[in-house]
Amino acid sequence: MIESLLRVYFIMGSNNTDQDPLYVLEEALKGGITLFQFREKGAGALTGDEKKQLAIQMKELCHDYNVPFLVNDDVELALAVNADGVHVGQDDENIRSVRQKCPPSWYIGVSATNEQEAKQAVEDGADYIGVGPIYSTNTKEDAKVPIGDAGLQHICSITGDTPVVAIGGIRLGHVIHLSNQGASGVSVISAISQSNNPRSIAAAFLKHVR
Ligand code: TZP
Ligand code: MG
Repeated sequence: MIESLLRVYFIMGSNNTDQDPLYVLEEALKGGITLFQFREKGAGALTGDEKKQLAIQMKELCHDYNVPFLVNDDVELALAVNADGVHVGQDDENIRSVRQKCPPSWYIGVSATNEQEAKQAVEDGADYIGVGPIYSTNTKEDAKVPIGDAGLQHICSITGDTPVVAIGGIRLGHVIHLSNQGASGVSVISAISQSNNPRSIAAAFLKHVR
């Protein structure tokens, strides 16, 4: 069931766009994104109450379109705004301890770059694994070395029933190929957040995912 939500998984924070992030998000929702993650980090990221207020507005927008709203890293914020889940990285809180704090219905995703991290995520009961970076990306300051299609394919072969979403440097032209490697969908920031027409690019992504 989470698998269908991973088809076009849009991630954004206020510093991933020059436009109004709420405008970009609503256009992406109109285009048909299937899941959203609020990822407010890096240079110029909002903090404190400003971050919380943006999270609340984004959550409400997502819910207007029946799209689940996830928060990156920040479990306290996710709980405070009644999100639908959280995504944690390898440097963040362990998923088992996150799970204990969160409602049972929540989606909990984990990032993985290699086989060992992916296996651990499966063992820890992640609902999905964000695998990457597949290609090189300028969006994440501390991104690891890209693992490429072969890396994705290998991880998909060892994750069993836990669905994988591909992330990192993904453009429209990659989508069919990535689906064929075993990914349930694609996770993108800049391809949508920096587009002049986030609605049409989101719709195009949706059309290309198997
Ligand atoms: N994790 C691995 S790569 C990445 C994250 C958050 C950034 C993806 O951004 P983009 O713009 O889609 O390459
Ligand atoms: Mg993190």
